[in-house]
Amino acid sequence: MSELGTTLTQYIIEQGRAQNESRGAFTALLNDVATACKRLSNLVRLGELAGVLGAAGQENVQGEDQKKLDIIANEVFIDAMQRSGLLAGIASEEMDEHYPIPNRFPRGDYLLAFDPLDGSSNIDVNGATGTIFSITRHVDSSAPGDSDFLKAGTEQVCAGYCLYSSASMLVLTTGHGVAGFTLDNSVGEFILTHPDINVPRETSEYAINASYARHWLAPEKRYIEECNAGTEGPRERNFNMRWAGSMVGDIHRILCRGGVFLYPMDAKLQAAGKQGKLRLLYEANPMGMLIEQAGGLAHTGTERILEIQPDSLHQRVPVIMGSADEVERLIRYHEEASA
Ligand code: FDP
Repeated sequence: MSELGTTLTQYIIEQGRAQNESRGAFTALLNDVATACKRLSNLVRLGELAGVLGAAGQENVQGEDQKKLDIIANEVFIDAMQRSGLLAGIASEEMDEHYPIPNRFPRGDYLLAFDPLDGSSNIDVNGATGTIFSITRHVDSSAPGDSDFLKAGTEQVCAGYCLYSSASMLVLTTGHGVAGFTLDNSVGEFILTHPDINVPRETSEYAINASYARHWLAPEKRYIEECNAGTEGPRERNFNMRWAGSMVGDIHRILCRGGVFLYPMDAKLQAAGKQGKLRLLYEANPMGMLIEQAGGLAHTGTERILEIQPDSLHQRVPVIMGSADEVERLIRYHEEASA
């Protein structure tokens, strides 16, 4: 008999059993996430055939050009998530304020923050994109406000992403390691294919947008120069560079084979009065939890990302995450630069 493998639902139930936790509501919540990701995976896969490519001709709350698919992805996700009665509110990269669950649906105990389609610049060129999500608890029985979403990353009960690439993959953590599921389109199920994802401590691969080299601050400049010096430099080995142009694509590669991802503070961001490029609540925190749960580290250079107390929904932070040896080295370079 040919076996289908473990589905996402079976995995969540079995994990709950192993942890002695009742996972009913949570299983249903993750099923809704999976349904939304399957719908998005289909749209992304059809590309131009679905008429979803190109610019929408408007900007999001952060002044970035929106693609049609950014807006559609936001609507698809909200539509799939709002009906269950399990969420108390939703915050999205594409919406200025949080989205309250409409009165016609029951309100639940969880808050969802998400980036509907990360790596938008890859949409029109058929490159890797993804949806990133973070789930926290809403302990209060009243309707949440924006401030209820402002929780440190350590309070996430679940985090993950769905990568839309040559295969669509859902990768998630509920605080007990990281597992990856590949979408089997023939049965419409995410099947467990990567049961225990670990980021190796050591790596010889880094990911950074090198076109910003002239803006880098001393710690990153030193780090990349030393990597690029190869066998003749202080690292005494050659390094490889990869930049997918989408955080989901880069973090997925790092979860698969190690590496370090940098979107650090630089002089250009400083001059523009920005605290970083990537968003804390729905990019850095969920990716940080995944990386830490897989044995890596997630830092800004001066603080652990998951311990940052957010002050706004769309707060930005510098990001350095991945293989522990390299992140520790970068933290040390930051300490030495400020000594
Ligand atoms: P995008 O703006 O295309 O959605 O958060 C956004 C992000 O992509 C990340 O996915 C990606 O790593 C980064 O920005 C790319 O930024 P640069 O264009 O500055 O390289």
